[in-house]
Amino acid sequence: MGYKVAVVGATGAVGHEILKTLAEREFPADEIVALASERSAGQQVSYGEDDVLDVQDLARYDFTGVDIALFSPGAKVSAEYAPRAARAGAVVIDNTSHFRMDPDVPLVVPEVNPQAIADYGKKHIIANPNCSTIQMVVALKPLHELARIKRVVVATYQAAAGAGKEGMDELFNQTRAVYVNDPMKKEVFTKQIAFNVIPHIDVFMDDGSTKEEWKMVVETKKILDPSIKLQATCVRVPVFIGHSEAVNVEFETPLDEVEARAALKEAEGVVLIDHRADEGYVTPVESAGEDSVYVSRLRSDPTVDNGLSFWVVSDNLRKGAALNAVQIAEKLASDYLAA
Ligand code: A2P
Ligand code: 11C
Repeated sequence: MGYKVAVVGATGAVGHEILKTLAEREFPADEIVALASERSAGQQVSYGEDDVLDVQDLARYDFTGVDIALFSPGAKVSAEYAPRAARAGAVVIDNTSHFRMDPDVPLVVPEVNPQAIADYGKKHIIANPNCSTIQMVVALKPLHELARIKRVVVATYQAAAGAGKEGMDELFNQTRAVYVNDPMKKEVFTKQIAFNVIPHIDVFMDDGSTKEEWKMVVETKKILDPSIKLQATCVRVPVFIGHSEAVNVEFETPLDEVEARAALKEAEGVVLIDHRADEGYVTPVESAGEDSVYVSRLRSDPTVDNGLSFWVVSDNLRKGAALNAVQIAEKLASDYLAA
């Protein structure tokens, strides 16, 4: 028997990727329902190579009979509609930030803490972490198992796609405006993104960090280990798809490069591409459309005890969002719903 699956936010950047991923991975679905706002009702979205789905209005949709609902319509919309879908009996896998820190909602990266899915029944909601957290914890997990991480310092280089389709459009339109000398329109990002970088993602917090930085701290603790200390600086860069991160890690005990390399080579979801030569590392452009978390530039940091630095890149719409959500759905289906 297959599942009835709803994709909420089906016309958006992540929703599009979720539909593509479900089809590519042949998720055992009998029926897929595409939902978005009233504005998109009646439009069509593709599902796999051959199928198209009619988009329905989320506000009018009755979730009764839906087994799994994959949500990516923005935090406010999820806050209202995810509990509604859960009450109707669906298990919600939510991509937004709204439920992540709720103690009754598991926050899951299948390569890192798949066991947390077991708690899905508390609210019938499972949260998908923030893209910048996901790719980092996938790379940190095998290292943490070897030498316990004490502290992480990370700087991110985040693609415009993190701000959805509108973010990518703004990067494109501003780049074009520079070349044709048109006026520069700024609606999504707080400063010009074309030919620039912006050290500000999401709103400012009281301590001077941004909410994107705070998310990396608290989500890493919830997924991997509450004792890990983390300092993040999150930066938007003029890249369409693919987040990059420069990560510096301090371990409790010595961990040499050779051991770290061996662990990363074996780790699920990680591809280590690290040749100390031209092109011997991965950049975000190469990660776009790919499923893996790529680690490069691994080297020891002699300025602290037991320090290592590396570069990690992944497609923020795939492993950072859609793929992680679909992997959760696969595990939920095979280990919990199938019986
Ligand atoms: P719509 O296209 O109808 O606005 P992105 O993050 O790429 O901007 O995509 C956001 C997704 O969330 C889109 O599919 C968008 O649908 C959907 N969405 C936004 N607001 C609502 C809402 N109020 N109800 C349902 N879906 C919404
Ligand atoms: C960005 N990480 O790159 C954000 C997008 O908490 O789900 C995802 C925001 C979130 O802008």
